Order: sequence, then structure tokens, then C-alpha cells
Amino acid sequence: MSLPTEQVIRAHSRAAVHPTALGRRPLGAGEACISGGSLGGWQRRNRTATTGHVIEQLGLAGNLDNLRRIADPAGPEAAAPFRGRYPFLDTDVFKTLEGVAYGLAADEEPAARAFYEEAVDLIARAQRADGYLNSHFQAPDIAAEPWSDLAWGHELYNLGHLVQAAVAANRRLGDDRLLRAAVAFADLAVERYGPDGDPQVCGHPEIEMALVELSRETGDDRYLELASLFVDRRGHGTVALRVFPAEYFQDAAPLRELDSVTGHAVRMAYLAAGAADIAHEHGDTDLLVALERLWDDMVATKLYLTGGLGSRHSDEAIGDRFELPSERSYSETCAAIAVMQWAWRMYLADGQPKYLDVFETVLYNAYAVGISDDGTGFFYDNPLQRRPDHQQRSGAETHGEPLRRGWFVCPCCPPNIVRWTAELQDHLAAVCGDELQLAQYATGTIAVDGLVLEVETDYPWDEVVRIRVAEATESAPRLALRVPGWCRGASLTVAGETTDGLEPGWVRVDRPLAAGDEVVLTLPMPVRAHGADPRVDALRASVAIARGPIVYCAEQVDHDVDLDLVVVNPAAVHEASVIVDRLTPNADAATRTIALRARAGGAPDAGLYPELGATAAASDAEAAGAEASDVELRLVPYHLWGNRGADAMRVWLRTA
Ligand code: FUB
Ligand code: ZN
Repeated sequence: MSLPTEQVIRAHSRAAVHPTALGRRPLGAGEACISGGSLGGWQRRNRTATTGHVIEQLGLAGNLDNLRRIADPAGPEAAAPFRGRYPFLDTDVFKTLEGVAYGLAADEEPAARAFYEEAVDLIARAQRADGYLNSHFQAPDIAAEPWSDLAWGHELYNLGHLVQAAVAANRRLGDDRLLRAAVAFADLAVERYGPDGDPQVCGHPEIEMALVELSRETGDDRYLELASLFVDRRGHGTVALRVFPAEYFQDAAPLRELDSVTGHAVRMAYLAAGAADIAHEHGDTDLLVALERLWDDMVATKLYLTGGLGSRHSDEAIGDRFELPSERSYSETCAAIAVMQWAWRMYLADGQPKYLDVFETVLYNAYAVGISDDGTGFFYDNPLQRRPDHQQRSGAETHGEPLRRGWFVCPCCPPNIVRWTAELQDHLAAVCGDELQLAQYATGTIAVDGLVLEVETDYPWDEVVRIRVAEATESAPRLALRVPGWCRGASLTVAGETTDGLEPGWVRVDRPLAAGDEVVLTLPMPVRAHGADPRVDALRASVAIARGPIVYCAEQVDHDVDLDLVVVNPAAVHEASVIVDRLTPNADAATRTIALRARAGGAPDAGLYPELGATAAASDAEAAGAEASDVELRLVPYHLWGNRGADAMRVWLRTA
């Protein structure tokens, strides 16, 4: 397939998610650009450190060799066995390609370009004539036949990531080579699993989001309809079960009837994100209502304070309502990305800022913690507490490591970070009718429909977002700004006139803007103390500290006293000091730490399970009371923990 030239060019400015239905249109290339601040630093690190590291690891781990072998069946490596444990290892190449397409659009980097060209060429040559591509099932030493195991084979998941890489390359680089491969494979999927085909679904959702985007990119509705079929077929015992239960695959109940997010966390959130796309494109209000119900329930009962999703290592599952143990928080980095993808699509479909609030929480906490300060180490699972003797160990690893690691046997998270960080600017703003909505704040430029805004801010550390209007035509859109849910008493100054006491939600600049105007949004960021719903057993009598969208933690490396013995009075947060303190070499210079007064007791000695009663100590605090002393806690941004050595860490601190 070849796209007409004008379609390639038009597609060039589209954002990563580009709904064709009426509603919000996210700003894409040339419209939203991040040039500095925190997110700018993340993107620089992504291009200069993470991408190269991931490309190197894809070479070392064999992901590229697997494709080379199929692409070159007469080559010297042809007889070598498939490398790696999983049938989805091509996706790590595809996810990296997606990120590299964004990276190359911003900065022509030779190593990234060489990877891109080689991978695009390998994909074209490895793909079968009928469009099929999966280097695992195509490998001569793998006995299983293609399409023989849709539950675990991940073939449509593979296709999904190929499609997303292809759409990114077409949109950002104007290069449709991957798109041709993706379309050929997608056409095969339509033939096999479309309305007249075998009514199955892939064990791992992801294909839904991808097919919708492919449909948006090519104008071919068959892909949207296949995505829709995949969503509605699920939940009827459709997946041929092996090892994992139906719930793991979101196949125990139809999505529209689910009352709570369930099963494997990444699968669940990818499915919901794809369904939100479908609901939007089809104007399917029932589906959107079902998704909002699931979202609200998740936020109220299953999401960690950091925005992490998934509390069970077993089956990488979400867990029950209120089952949110800190040290066993799974919160896979991919699940953080999936939740943000779901959030963004819900916002695009119905405009509610509550989705953007969670997006922001995940971005600066559950997501940001997944990568090391130098950009080459990764957490797969993201606990909110680390005990001093703990070894980090994701499900597939044979041994633990004290902290982040450079790669994984199941390497889904690092390349996912490469693509997601690269496309953050596509998730900053959207146009809705004659209104421009700023969803997230970052230093950079927003230029759309006759309005050019220069945004300057040290957000998320500083409360001021300064927007200079560089250009504004008469027909330029009006401006709406999001006041985050955590914020009380925001104020907005437009050309010298201030409105105070703004509530969370959208605040609208109620007059047309003119070149030279300055809009200043102030989002007060006092230090906050958070408790937890008493049904979260793991968090009773605990407090967590946050400021703005940033969740804080205490690291043992900063303290002489045992963090497990520190007791915080939540009221003391009002006296906390906020300190500009660049904690790690690559952190934003505006990074803030917090100094907080607390008490530290001695170690209790009444045994693990003291009998309660007249003769037993009533509590640890009482037992330790005589020895308690004042301490000053140094609280650091949770996402930066584990960059200064391996030691204990806690987000939640004792209050008693
Ligand atoms: O199955 C593909 C990916 O591997 C999942 O999304 C991750 O959770 C990991 O299991
Ligand atoms: Zn992952």
C-alpha cells in the first residue's frame, strides 16, 4: 500500500493520538514543543542516554538477531536458535522505533538513525508475503505454528506495537515504509479475525488502540471495526485458557459490564485505552459510561498514591479493592504508561480534567520512578517501600538486584519509556472548538490556529506558570488552563488583572488574547499530608507527604535513625521547609526536597506479636516512648529515590 503524497504530508503534524471524531484535537508536531524544564530534561536524557542504551541492549539481548535471522534465511546466523524467552520480543524493537521516530524528528542522531534504518529494513525483509511478522513463530527452531496460541502468542500485540511505530514514523518523519508493513499485517488480521473470520481475541490487549490509530491514519474503517470487535468479543470466555485464569486476560466478563478493573494490570489499562478510542470514534456513550465507571472505581480503590496500578506480583495483577501494600506494590512501569494512555483518551473523549489530574500524578511519580537519573537503569515494578534487605526482582528475573537494572529477561518497560518520553509533547494540549486547553505545564511553545504561546515554568517544583502571548490573531482560540485537583486557591493574572480563589478544574481566560499579553497561573504548593482510606489495611496510621503533583519519600541514606521507627505528626507539615535541592546530577535544577520535624523512637522489644492488655505495651510508640527523640526528616521526590545507593525507602510514614 502506498499513501498519496498529500496524506503523508497532512499526517505529518498529527499528534500521537489523533481522533477523527468531533471533540478535542491534541496538538501535534510543530504545535506543541517542550524546550526546557523538567520534561525537557527528561526528553534530552531520553535522546542522549536512554535510546542509545536500549538500542545497545536490543543488540546484546538478541531482539535484533531474531529479526536478522528471518530477514536473511541464507545468512550466517540462519541456523542459530531464537534468542530470548518470549514471543513478543519484536515489540521491544517496535517500541524503540516509535520513540526513535519522535527523537529523529527532533534531532538527527546518527546511531538512532542507523538503528532505525536497519530495523525498518529488517522488518520489511522478515515479513512474510501474506503480511505476517513474528520472529518467534517464524524461527525455524520454534515448533509452534503462527496463530496456534492466541492466548499467549502475543501476535496481535506484536502487530499493535508495529502499527504504533509505523504511525509514528509516518506522522513524524513522513516515512511510510513501516506503515506499509503494518497495513499488510493488519489486513491479514482483518481477514483472519474480522467480521467474517475466526471470532478470537489476543491474550494481550494493545492491538485495539493501535488499530484505531491506523484507521485514523489511513482512513480505512475496517481497522476501527476490528478493534471494536476485539473489545466486544472479550469477556465471554473467548481466550483459550492456559496457565492464567480468564480474569488475567480480562475475559471473565465483558468490559461494558465489569464493575472494577481486574486481572493483569497492563492488559487491563491498554484494553480500556483502546476502548476509549473506540467509544470516542463511534460516539458510543454506553461504552464511555462503562469506562468512566471503571476509571472512578480504580481511582477510588485500586490506584496507589503514586498513580501505580497493580498490587500483586502474582500474575502481575491489579488485586482487590483497597489491597495496596507499599512494599509489594507491583505498579509496573508499563502499567503507568497504560494508565496515562487511558487517561488521555478519556479526556479527549469527554474533556473532564479529572483524567488529566491522574495523568499528572502517574507521570511525575509511578512513571518517572521507573528510570534512573542517568537514564540507563530501570525499575520494572515500583514499590512504595523498600526494606533494607530487599532485592528488586521482577517476575521473570532469576536473581534480584538492589536497585534499577539495565535490562530484563522480559524487557517490556525500558523501550516503553523510550517511546512515551519522546511523545510527551503530544499530551500537553488540545483544541476543542474555539478553545485551547492546556492539560499539562511545561516550558516550551504552543502554536495553534493563530495563537502562539511561550510557556515558561519550573513546574512541577514551582507554582508559577508564565505564558507570554507571542502572536494572536482575531480568530485565535480562547485559552483554558487546568487547575489540578490537588490545588487550593489558585490565581490567574491576565494582562495585569488577577482573579483569586480558583477551584480545581478548567479556568477560562474570558477575553481574547493579544500579542504581548502575559498570562500567569499560580498554583500554590504547600506541603500536604495525606492519609489513606481505613480499608487499606497496609496504610493504617500512616501519612504520606506530597507537594504539588510530587509524592515524597524518605530514604535511609539521608538518616541515621531507622526510618521504620520514625513517627510523623501530620500537623507538622505546616512547618515543613521546602528547599531547592538538585538531588541528583541529572535532576532539574529546580528540584525541591522537604525538611520535616519528626520523632524517632527506639526499637520495640516486645516481640513480633506482643499480647495486648494490661501487662503488655499498648503500642510501639509507647514501648519506645522513653527513648523518643526529635529528628529532622529529609524527604525527597519519590521518583528520584534509589539514585544515591541502595538502602531503605518509605513513602508512607508512621503516625503512631
Ligand atoms: O506480556 C507482555 C508484557 O510482558 C506485559 O505487558 C508485561 O506485564 C510483561 O508481562
Ligand atoms: Zn513493562
